[in-house]
Amino acid sequence: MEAASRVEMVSEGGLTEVPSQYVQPPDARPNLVDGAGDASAIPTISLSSSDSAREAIGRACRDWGAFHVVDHGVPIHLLDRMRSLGVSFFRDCPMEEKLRYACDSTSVASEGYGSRMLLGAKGDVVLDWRDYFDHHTFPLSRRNPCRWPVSPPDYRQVVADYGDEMKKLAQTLLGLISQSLGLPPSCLEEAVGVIYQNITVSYYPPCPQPELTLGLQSHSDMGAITLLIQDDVGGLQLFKDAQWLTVPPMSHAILVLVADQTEIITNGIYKSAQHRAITNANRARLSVATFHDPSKTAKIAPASHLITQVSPPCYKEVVYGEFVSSWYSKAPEGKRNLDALLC
Ligand SMILES: O=C(O)CCC(=O)C(=O)O
Repeated sequence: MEAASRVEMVSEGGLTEVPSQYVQPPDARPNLVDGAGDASAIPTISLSSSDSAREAIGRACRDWGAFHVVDHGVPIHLLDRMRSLGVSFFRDCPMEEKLRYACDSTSVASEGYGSRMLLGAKGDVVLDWRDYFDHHTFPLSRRNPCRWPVSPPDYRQVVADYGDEMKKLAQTLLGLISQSLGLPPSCLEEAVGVIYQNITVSYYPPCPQPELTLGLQSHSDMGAITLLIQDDVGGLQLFKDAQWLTVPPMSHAILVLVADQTEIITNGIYKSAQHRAITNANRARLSVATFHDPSKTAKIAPASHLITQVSPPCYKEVVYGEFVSSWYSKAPEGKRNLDALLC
């Protein structure tokens, strides 16, 4: 049953029309005729100097909820190797072998090879044109490399190294984001608590009718901060000023996406980035998203430093685990789960 729902299998064999479960309602379809706007104005920020980065990061979090970082300290060969391992799993590994890593189809966000993100969602959820592999990498008590592909031989080590580097970068960025608001550098990280990190490699096979489908539906990420790399195909779009803009791939840069808990903690001064992935008819696309989230028991609320008589809290406090359950059961539909917490 699981195998039949793999997008890779659905897309094989000269398919000319996408099955109806993948057809988006008209208002959610990408406009491929006029094309999306270009997000090349998205800020690219060098981390070589914290002083100049802080201010630029503050502006980017306010205006975009997203920005590229360069001079980030993560070895470029590690970014390239992570992408190539993803390609090797999805393209070279036989299906029989892939299915040995199938994620638990009865629980959401479980580790392994999957295709349906919204397992628990009620109602008619349109399926994403995407297969993925989710790795649980932090805290270390969740990290069990035996659940990750055994081949190529460096797969497990590279994922572990990549997770370590991304966590360090996420902590640096949470510090700079805090400081950009005049908060102590540890403010956001303390509000998040123990960092839960998942690394999701997404693979979008070519789609015969990209105008009807989405690789990944419109959403903002649930946690604190996401660090994303993509290949050179392109297809990630950001929703800004009421239009979808395509983010240009930059192989050496890392895209930072502000996620929902950061919007809550900053009392809405910084916005989480609403984004989606579109598909195309000719080339498979790959991205690697590294999510940094609070623990399920963490209570998240606007930072007390930001609350005054003239700026009261804009969001109700939420237990992160309840936010996650609601996200998966109601479906993201843009930012509706965050909007539901507005005071
Ligand atoms: O493929 C992409 O560029 C987007 C991935 C993403 O949004 C996600 O994994 O949540």
